[in-house]
Amino acid sequence: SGYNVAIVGATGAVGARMIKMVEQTSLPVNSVKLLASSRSAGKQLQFNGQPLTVEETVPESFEGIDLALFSAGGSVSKKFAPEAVKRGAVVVDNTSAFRMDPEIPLVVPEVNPEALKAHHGIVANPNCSTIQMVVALEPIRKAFGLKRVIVSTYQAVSGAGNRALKELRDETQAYLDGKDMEAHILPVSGDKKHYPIAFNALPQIDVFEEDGYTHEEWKMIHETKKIMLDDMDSKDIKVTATCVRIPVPVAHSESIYFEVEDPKATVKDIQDVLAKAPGIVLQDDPDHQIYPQAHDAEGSRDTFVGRIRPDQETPQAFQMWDVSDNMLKGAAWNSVQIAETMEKMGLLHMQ
Ligand code: A2P
Ligand code: 11C
Repeated sequence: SGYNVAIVGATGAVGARMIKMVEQTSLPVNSVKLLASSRSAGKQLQFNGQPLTVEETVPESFEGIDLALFSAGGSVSKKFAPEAVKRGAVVVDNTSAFRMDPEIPLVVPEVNPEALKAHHGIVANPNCSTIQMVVALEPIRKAFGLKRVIVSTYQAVSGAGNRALKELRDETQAYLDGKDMEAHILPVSGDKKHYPIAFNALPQIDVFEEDGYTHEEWKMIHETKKIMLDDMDSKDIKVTATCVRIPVPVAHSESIYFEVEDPKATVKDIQDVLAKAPGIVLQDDPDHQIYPQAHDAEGSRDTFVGRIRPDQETPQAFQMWDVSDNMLKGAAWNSVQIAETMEKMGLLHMQ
């Protein structure tokens, strides 16, 4: 016996990693259903070396499903997640559809697993850039208190999906061939203008809000507060963000400035806390040029942290560099880890 699992968006960039994470999960799995749009119905994918046929997502797809992992866009989640819950499934949703709903837990298992207890069928998986940041900030908050965060991101193209990855490859090829680069997707599919990402850095991820911040920046600010301030005794944390897309295929990097409450905290103290923290690998040895790199983080579930150093002019302030695979900890792994955590807490059931 085991869980009947559905993956919605199985043909997408995150979906491919969800399949891998379900292959490797510690959960007992009885069956796996791969769902996408009618466009991919009939397509063959592999699960544990066996061919599996992709099916169109319809409400009845969720009959008998215990766990449904969604990563097919917000509108698909809004339409089908309630259908899955109605049929008895727990939904882990990797879109922004329900994240800020006060009734729905927004969970990073290393940070706020207790929030899972309040679920009503749907659990939201945060945005990738938020997840890897809070994994590193939470142990610091617990040990030293946290007053303020200023983050600048260097985000991978895979965050914008498979079509954006193809655009990066095509533009790179065109540039190397001495041809004009053509941009049709980035910075944001459907926005008025498009710019090349190859050999470039684009300070726009998602659409602009009225206050001049992009929606990705808004997510980093507000999701961070929802996840980290779940803990009732924690004080407010000031957060501001600048999100930038760079021509890296996989793994987001972040420069994080933070101010702690404890006036005695040192770099060594922070390194010690992070070295022991779950989900983190400390790579911090400047003498030997050891620091996290996107290229090395690809394919790993961990979050890599290094370059921890004090702000020389502001007391209680530090900087660090934080790197993680945006498709794994940022999406597919965090979703499956939520399900594994729910099972350990007795919150996941076989029908
Ligand atoms: P499909 O391949 O049938 O279009 P990515 O983020 O890499 O672009 O992937 C998006 C995923 O969401 C794909 O698996 C895609 O399936 C799926 N998807 C898009 N629209 C729908 C829909 N209306 N119903 C179900 N799945 C959808
Ligand atoms: C990006 N962070 O890198 C986005 C992708 O809210 O789940 C993830 C969007 C989300 O473009």
